[in-house]
Amino acid sequence: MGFEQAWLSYQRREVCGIAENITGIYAPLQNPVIKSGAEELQTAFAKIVGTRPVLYSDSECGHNRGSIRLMMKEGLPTEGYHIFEEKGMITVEASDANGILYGAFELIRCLQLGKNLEGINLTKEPVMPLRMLNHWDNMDGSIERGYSGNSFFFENDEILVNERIVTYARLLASAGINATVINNVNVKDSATRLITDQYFESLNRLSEIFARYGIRLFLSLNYAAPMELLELDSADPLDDRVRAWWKAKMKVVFEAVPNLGGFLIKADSEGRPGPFTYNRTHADGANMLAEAVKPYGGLIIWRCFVYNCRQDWRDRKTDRARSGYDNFIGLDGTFLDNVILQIKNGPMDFQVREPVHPLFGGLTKTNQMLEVQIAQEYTGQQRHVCYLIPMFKEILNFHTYVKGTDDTVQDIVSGRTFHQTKCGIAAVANTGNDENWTGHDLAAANLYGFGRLAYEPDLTAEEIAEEWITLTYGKDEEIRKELLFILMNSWPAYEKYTAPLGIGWMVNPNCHYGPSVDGYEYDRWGTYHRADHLGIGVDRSHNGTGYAMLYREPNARAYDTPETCPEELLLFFHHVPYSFVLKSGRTILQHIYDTHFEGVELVDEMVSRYERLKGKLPERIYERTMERFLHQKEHSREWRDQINTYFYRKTGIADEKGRRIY
Ligand code: GCV
Repeated sequence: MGFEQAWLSYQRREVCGIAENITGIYAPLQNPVIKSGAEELQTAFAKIVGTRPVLYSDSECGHNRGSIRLMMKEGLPTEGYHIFEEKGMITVEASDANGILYGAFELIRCLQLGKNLEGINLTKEPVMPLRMLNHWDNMDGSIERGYSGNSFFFENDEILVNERIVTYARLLASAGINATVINNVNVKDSATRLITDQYFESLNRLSEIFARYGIRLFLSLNYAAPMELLELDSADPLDDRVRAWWKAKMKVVFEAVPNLGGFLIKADSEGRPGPFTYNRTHADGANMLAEAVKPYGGLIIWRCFVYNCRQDWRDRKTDRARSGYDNFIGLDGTFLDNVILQIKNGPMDFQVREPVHPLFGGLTKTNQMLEVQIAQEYTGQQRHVCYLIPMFKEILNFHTYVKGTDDTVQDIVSGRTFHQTKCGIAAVANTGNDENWTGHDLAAANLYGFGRLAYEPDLTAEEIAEEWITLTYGKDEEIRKELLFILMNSWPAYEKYTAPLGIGWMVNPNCHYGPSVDGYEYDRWGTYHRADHLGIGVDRSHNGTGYAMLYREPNARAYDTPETCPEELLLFFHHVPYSFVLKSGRTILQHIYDTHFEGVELVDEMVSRYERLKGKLPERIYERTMERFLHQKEHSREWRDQINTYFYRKTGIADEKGRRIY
């Protein structure tokens, strides 16, 4: 066993009477999504319970003890479901096929978790309308920021359509994910041609597989496609020829791939083309495309990750953190209804700690989506364990004060605050063609967890982790206890032994792996810590770049002074002396020393807890995970020592506790 099916690697489990007695599944099998749900139940029962229920092509079975009935029922919320048991018969009802599919997977989850189905009565509905993955896969098979092998969508400029795609779709659907973008947002070379007839047939086949699992296929689009496909000499969004070109192009694309959901666009960012070339706004660019896809119900998801990546480190006025906000806030209300702005969780770039992006709470008249990253680009690259769901929960629970006092990011991206339906959450994916999908076996918790969180954000990070552990490794108290400890301590540990107090970066340039305190300090990317022998941090208060003032009150006021700023973000917002005293009574410098020693100790504890599982987990899986833990153990020491030594050498002030600093 290598976990080729991840958390769907079913094993025999002890189940209650009702589950054992199921012999038939009744469902309108003519609907391909419902058919998938019914077949999933059949397979799961066969493997988990040991009985293989027969499928019947009708949900009108009257009352039939020992059966499962999947049926459509009007009035339930979109993609939601109701499951109940009555006299030995289980019913899953929903108002759409996706709801039934999710209900079927919920039942399977109950089996895997060993829950009693007798008297089950639960109703669920997804909180986020769009629950999406963004793959950064290139058509040569490589993956930008990919840490689990190569792409399983592309190889040698061809699209792969095979069994792995089916398993992928099953995994996504079982976690509640309903959309995916398969190619990198940096659209170059052959990927620009994905909207030409060269790829339509394969795309269509792919989209049909996805559609059977309730997943809509999206593509990343090259903004300059009319030029790069050598058909026009401009991509000016206000040029009639360009607008006509896109309209004609989209007609052809949607006719050939009718299941397509729309497009994701990275424009005017990190060298990608965009409307700025023509002195046009991002609304001009997005709306041009939105008009072209509108007749087909298509969406344009436009990224707000726009900043100047040719900054001068000497310049203290320009602040990369401000740029997303400054570029988009003035456009609020000018985007067409089928445009969604996709906003990274923080203003920089998926650091281990960042404030929430100020566009959340800033924008009030625009569809918005939250972008997080489960590919652990800056959080250990799936070699270190780092369970990110607790971070995502903090982000979703952040109070923006855009409407009253209770309003959170979750309220905005779920559509509650502004009564929107075109919104949701996307994660930069962490999958590849590694046998276990995610390189590190424990990184699969982020993939599963992301989907579950998007569907049911009120679940706690612990609940999601426990679910994932049991689904993946079976019901065993010791496995549950130790893996839960590891997962729940992994993000705090990583934060402790890497860049301190919200300052971020301090990584090796380009690869973004491993410590290099000054790696980006004199570079062009706008990512500085400004440390000298007296202090550290970036002044983003009203006296500095003014970034803190982009938030609504009372957030702006709190961020604006070091005394009221949340300490975990102190160095993000302020330049302070090393002698600044934190609430713990420790100086900043001592805090840096202490947390770096603590982080490594926590890793040691995680590893020794993992060792207790030897003999309990399948050997191959145990060993390959242990290999990563051993690397993390060593690498966390490298982080600790480089950071501590850097600050010791800058300040000449020794650790109060006399520990070894080089
Ligand atoms: C896909 C960061 C990453 C890039 C990525 C970019 C983005 O800068 O390092 O690899 O490009 O974010 O989100 O567009």
